[in-house]
Amino acid sequence: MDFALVTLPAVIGLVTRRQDPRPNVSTTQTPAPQTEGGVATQERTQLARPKRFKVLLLNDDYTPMEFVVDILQNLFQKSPAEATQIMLHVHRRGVGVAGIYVLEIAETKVAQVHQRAETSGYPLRAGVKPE
Ligand code: TYC
Repeated sequence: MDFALVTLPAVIGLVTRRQDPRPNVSTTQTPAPQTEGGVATQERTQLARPKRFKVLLLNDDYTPMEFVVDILQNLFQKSPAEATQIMLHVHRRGVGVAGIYVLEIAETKVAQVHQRAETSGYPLRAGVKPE
């Protein structure tokens, strides 16, 4: 059908958007348009983009630097160099980002920091903040 073949790119072009205007929704499309009885169709899959949260570490005067570096390496998978940098940033500035996660993971990390700090008798505190 000549008509369908000529108009197909324009029809597809009308429904193709790089970014979905709704928050937290990204739209992906099947790579190639399909033709069903001369009508151009294209599947669209909508994926929710989960909000992310920073896990913040707070400075205090009593928690040893080595303990904070150990937390950053073992709970937040930071390299020794990165863990030291983050710890020093928190020490100097009062607060710093240990990692960024979806809410449930971020809250679990905070609970793990507090658990380890309390077990060792240190006042280290962590918190969650929207990215
Ligand atoms: N200020 C602490 C000290 O001098 C070290 C420290 C760094 C504590 C980071 C907490 O989140 C923290 N021993």
